[in-house]
Amino acid sequence: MLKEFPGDFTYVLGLQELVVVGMADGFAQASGRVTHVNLHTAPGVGNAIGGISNAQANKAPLLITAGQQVRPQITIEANLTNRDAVFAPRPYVKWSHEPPRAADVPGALARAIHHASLPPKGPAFVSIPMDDWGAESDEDISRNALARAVSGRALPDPAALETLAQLLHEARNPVLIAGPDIDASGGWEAAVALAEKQRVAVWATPAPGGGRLGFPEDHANFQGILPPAIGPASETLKGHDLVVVLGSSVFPYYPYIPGELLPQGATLVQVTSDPAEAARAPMGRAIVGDVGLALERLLELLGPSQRPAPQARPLPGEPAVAQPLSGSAAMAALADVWPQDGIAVVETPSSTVALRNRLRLSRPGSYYFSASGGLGFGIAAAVGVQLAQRERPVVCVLGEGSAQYGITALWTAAAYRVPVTFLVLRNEEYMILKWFAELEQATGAPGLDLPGLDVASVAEAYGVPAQEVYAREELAEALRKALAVQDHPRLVQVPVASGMWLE
Ligand SMILES: Cc1ncc(C[n+]2csc(CCOP(=O)(O)OP(=O)(O)O)c2C)c(N)n1
Ligand SMILES: [Mg+2]
Repeated sequence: MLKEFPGDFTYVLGLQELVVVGMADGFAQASGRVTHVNLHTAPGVGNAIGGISNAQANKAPLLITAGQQVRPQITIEANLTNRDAVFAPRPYVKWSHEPPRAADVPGALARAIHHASLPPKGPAFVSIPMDDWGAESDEDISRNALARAVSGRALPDPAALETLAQLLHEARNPVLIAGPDIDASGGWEAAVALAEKQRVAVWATPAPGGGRLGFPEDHANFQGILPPAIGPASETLKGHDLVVVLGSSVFPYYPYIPGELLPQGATLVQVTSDPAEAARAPMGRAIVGDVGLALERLLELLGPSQRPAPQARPLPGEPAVAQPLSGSAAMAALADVWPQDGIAVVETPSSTVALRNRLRLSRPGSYYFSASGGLGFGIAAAVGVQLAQRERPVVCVLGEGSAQYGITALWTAAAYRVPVTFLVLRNEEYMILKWFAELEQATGAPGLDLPGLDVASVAEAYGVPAQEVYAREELAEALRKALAVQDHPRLVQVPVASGMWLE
């Protein structure tokens, strides 16, 4: 594959397959373009599976190829034969294929690219025997494959949208739930316009599924993040007679806290580009189609509403000054220095909600989080996002435990001079798992402490200049300095107190 490598491809080396997929995932989401990832044969695909499952949840359009033994040695299973190449990635990709002939490889790659870029976007996999790269392709097939254009933005059923517009018009107290596909479909401005025109309160879809933001979090209509559990989510929605879910599954729940799926008397309508999301929702109606196009149509169908405008939620107060800092104080320091066009890549479980409440990100394409919660996304995706968005400062906020899964991507950041600012919150534990253990009444669960884990020292070894700071002012200053560096990554580590930080 690397022989006579074409000059119009950018090759980026990652040191382990999980982070290679994470980097491509970040790049694909932040650029909107299909991104090619190449993996080693069976062991490499195995290492990558966590990242491929993240990419599927993130709807990241990836062409994933993997090496394979030469065709004459597959049947005798020479070393590094991928025995059943299409099998391992299958649950996590839209298409998994090993071409029957060498001449079919170009057509298979083209098909995989189209699968990846059609909604719902996601990874597609092609296993390529090594000797195929030197074989002749079929000129006619290749020429035609290159000339194709495939578009997948589908307008939802016009009648269903008219019904939804009517429901919105008649609703006494409707609410919008904003999901990641709003950002991915370019529907950001239309979502804001609809919320304002119709005077509707907006909640973000629960944190794990909210891999991207669907609505500006500093907007007066924005109310916060829906809790990720059945009972609390429907409690939060009490009083609303219409729940309109835009570009999200219904809902990305996490802990099982039973309750009613919807408050009494409420109707739910979901708009999603993903037929599987529509099919598996446990309640409500669903309309399948492009969310951005649906929003534009709803704006045409609906006039301004005379409903009372929603009340803005209060800003969180100043956090207490103590050392170690609380997660909230660390996020307040980050907010102090946050650049207007900053992008947050987030993998900091116990401080994610505090981050969202304090940064109040207000622009599209400003937030990336692994939608399935698989760790190993953060560092890697931040590198990919920064490579795709060279003009915008990228800040990657990490728990020290999470950082371990993607740590080798620090080398790629240093080697390619990718100027991400990494912020590591060091609480010497897997805090969120302690919270979960308590919820599950698993008292005395072992293996939840991380004493002595020093990410700053590890970062230095990968070539990323790093420092540890302690006080809020010192943290803000270190972040300000790191953000000013434009030709190299920097890492700042701060000890934080134990706790789940929600404000
Ligand atoms: C691949 C993978 N393995 C394990 C987990 C389970 N898990 C969720 S959060 C977490 C620990 C996070 O620790 P840290 O980053 O220090 O965050 P804190 O909760 O302390 O803020 C683990 C192990 C996961 N989500 N993904
Ligand atoms: Mg931790």
